[in-house]
Amino acid sequence: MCQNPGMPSLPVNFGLLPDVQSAYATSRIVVLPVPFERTVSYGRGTAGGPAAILRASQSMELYDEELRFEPAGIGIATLPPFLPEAFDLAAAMDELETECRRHLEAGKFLLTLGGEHSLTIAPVRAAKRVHADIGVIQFDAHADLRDEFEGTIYSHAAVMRRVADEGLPTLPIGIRSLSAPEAEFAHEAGVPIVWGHELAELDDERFDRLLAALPEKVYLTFDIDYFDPSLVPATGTPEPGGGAWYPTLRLLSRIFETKQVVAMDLVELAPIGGQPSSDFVAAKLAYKCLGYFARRSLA
Ligand SMILES: [Mn+2]
Repeated sequence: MCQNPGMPSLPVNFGLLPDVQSAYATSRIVVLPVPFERTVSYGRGTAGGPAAILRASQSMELYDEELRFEPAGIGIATLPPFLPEAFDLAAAMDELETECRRHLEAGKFLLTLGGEHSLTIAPVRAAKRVHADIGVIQFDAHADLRDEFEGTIYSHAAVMRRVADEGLPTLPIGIRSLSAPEAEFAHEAGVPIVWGHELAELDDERFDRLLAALPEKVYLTFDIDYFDPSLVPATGTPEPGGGAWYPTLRLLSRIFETKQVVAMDLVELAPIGGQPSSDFVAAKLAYKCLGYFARRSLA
């Protein structure tokens, strides 16, 4: 941020938007950067995710050639980065939940940029408090269904178990890495997993049935490691065999078309210096989702 009072400051917001498209009061969408990183297991660097996504978003075209309009027109406000102060993870998640809830109660569509996946429980709880009956759709390589991991129940590897603890139905998509106890839990709880190896053959009929089984309102959590590492190498725990770009957009388009998505997050980007393509995939993915959201709210 430019702090020199004599110089006009460059906007640091998502999409490099002018004030008229990024003021909080008039924006339908709010972007909350959360560079939170405490429980990562392998590669580090997710704390740099939000800044890298914002930077890449400033070099994107704002016209969407598929949707044939500029989604930024509905207003995208970018908040200053939020980091919980508490050392205790439960207290930290409470802080983040309060922050998320404020924006949901103001009627905003909240896009949280991570940071590590553990943070997802906070906006999910906030969305549950505000909207009551919600489902959670998860794009991810990992099931994240451990009861606890490395001594904490707030680990990134346990985040979807915490979501399950909230009594919320989930739809995990692209999963290809989990432990035997997680597989057992998923089976017993009847979690309808779309496995990574099923992505290529996932037809509209099956996908519509899976969506129909969820409540009308959904929260979307997108772990960038859902994608194949050939497309997104910049993530802490990459797994081969993930999603490809256009088929994934088809799924997202269908979700935003048939469900009321109330909020979403995009997590686990761990930028690699000198190799910005993953940052651009993440920024474009976020903007595609905002576009699908805008299409529905303008219809
Ligand atoms: Mn994850």
